[in-house]
Amino acid sequence: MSNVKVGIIMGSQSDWPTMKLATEILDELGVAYEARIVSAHRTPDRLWEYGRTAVERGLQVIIAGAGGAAHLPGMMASKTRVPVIGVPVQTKALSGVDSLYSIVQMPKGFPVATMAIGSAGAANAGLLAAGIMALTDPALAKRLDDWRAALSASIPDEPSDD
Ligand code: RP5
Repeated sequence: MSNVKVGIIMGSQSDWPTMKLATEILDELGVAYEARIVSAHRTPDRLWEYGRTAVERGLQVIIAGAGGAAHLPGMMASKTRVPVIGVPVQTKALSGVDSLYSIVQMPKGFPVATMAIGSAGAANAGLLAAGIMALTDPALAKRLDDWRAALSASIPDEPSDD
């Protein structure tokens, strides 16, 4: 079993600029992860194998990003009990509403924790994964508390014209 507990998967290379934002948060917080291209439609066998081995490989959270007919997060949730955080990638044709609807409306029994569309959703997926990991890692919990406090402290009391 490796010490990588967070898996980040995405349907296409074209999702990487968005999904990279989740990795940047995890880098900042010192959380180890792996990143893979796993497509529900183009590499279904890879999807199945990733889901089949997720528990035995020690993964504790999977962040799954996809756009358009975004079936990857839901299919992964159907294959493993490892919690899946879904990121709807913004699309050109429908602005990511297609991705959001594809990910969020899971049938009872197979949940996907669905984030916002696009960059905020990807960053928040990293933060949510870190929060889950922090439940059993006090040093990470401290780093996450400090990260959150720094963000709050950076918000000015008043608006300015600058
Ligand atoms: C989805 O189709 C991927 O997640 C991606 O967001 C979208 C478009 O993929 P490409 O045609 O850019 O490879 O499977």
